[in-house]
Amino acid sequence: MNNFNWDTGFSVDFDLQTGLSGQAVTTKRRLSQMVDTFYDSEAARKMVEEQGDPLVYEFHELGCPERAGDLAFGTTVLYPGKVGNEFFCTKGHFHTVLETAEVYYTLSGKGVMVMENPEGHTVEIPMSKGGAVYVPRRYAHRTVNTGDQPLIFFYTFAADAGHDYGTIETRGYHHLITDDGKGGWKTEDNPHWRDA
Ligand code: PAN
Ligand code: ZN
Repeated sequence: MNNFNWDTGFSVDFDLQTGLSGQAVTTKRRLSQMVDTFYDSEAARKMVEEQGDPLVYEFHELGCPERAGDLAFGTTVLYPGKVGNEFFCTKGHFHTVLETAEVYYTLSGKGVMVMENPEGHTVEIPMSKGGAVYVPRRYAHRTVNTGDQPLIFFYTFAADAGHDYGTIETRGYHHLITDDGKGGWKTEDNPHWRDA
């Protein structure tokens, strides 16, 4: 555990030079935990068996109390890789309190913030070092690493926002972010998206 005092303040070393092994504990997502996140889930299962279950991403759990007025924050490292033609990404979620926004600030790497609201409006915003992305209220958000280096970003959101992963797990995202074969990325409609 940690000694972060959410009532009197603290600083934390994210220790990005040595991975995320510093003071802050990280939550790790390996491919075996998210095969159905990817369009070609069979290819994902095969990678798990043949490549020793790669680490897709990890992010800090600083233990911010989930109370009004606090700001949860941390750093995510999303590793480079692909399942078939689809780039490694986070699971993505809505906030349980749908009307809560979030800010992401990219520290290194490049990628895309992929967002959609319950009405099906979609937005994709490129991420690169030094850029901040505003994730508006009501939008599910997923990050995608479109480069060949880790995509590392800082995030902060209202601590009582809550996380709804189930909606995305059930319905999927409208869009997939795939390799365009020319060193970049493209958006494709997700044939598995369900209006459930
Ligand atoms: C971020 C994300 C983090 C991991 O802290 O939780 O990048 O992505 P998933 O939560 O989709 O697995 C955030 O948006 N918090 O609200
Ligand atoms: Zn969020």
